[in-house]
Amino acid sequence: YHWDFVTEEYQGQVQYEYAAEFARRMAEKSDGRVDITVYEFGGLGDEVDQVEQLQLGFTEFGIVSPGFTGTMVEEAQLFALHFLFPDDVALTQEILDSSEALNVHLREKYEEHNMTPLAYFTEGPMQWTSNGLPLTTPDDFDGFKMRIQQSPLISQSYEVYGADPTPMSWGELYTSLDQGVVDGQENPIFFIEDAGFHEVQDYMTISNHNNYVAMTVVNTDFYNGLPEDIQGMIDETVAELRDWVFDLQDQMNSDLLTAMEESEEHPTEIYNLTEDERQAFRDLAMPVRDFFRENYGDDAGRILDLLEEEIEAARN
Ligand code: 6CS
Repeated sequence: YHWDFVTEEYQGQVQYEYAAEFARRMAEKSDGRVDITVYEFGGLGDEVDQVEQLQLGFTEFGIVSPGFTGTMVEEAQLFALHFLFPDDVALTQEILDSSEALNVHLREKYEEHNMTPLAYFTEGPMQWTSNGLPLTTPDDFDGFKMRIQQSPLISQSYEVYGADPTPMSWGELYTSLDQGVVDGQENPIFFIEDAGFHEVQDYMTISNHNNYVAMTVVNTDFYNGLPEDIQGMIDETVAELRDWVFDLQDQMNSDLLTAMEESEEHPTEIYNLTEDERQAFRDLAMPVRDFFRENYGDDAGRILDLLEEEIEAARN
């Protein structure tokens, strides 16, 4: 078997390393019968192109960020909701692993588009970066040109703060920040440092307003057509990589935070939001859940209701 695995990141970054490890383990388990080529970001177009290729079966596997399927699988935009998952990242990962809302119902929504999410994993809590001032109150977002992924609900989530959201591929983000096409962006710490956004941004605000969730996706027709033993090997490898990728992102987020704190060449001021400051954002973010329910259909509402119940149960 010769398969392709496309990712939205470069070598050394979480998604690529996940795919490379997946390929290694599959080759080993299958005694070399399975040979997977892993692609870095950009090799096969931008993030949205990659989703299309995966749907069409030109590539068999991909790591996909739900933000890039925002107009296709509207229900999956629930990942854009701020302050939905617990602040505890390990607990968030447990919910991502066990949630019926995500692993059964949202999975079915993706399968209508010929994509099967086999796993959801966090790449870490997201933080804001900016020029001019740290983002400490919703007022700081007034007219702020915020780069976002192509999802109407991510856009709505920043409009309620007063920002002016601009969707773009991350491939254009460094230059856009540098040239002032946009004023800031959100990402996990490892990615901010590794992509060099801190070189062109003065501030990083530790907001932990959301988790960056990525999905391990397989083309549905392809997956369903595989012999059972090979399918089993895939499922087993996906299961093994849950803890593996959790530890990887945890390590990278912590190492690259230290690197940013200690960098003399690119001093970035790091501002920690207080709980009161976070509350001001949470107050504005909560009604976005109603917006989601009102705009994306009954099934979307039911999936969010169930997920909220699961989160509530996990917190207790
Ligand atoms: O900001 C983005 O769009 C990119 N961020 C991460 C953490 N991975 C890939 C994605 O395209």
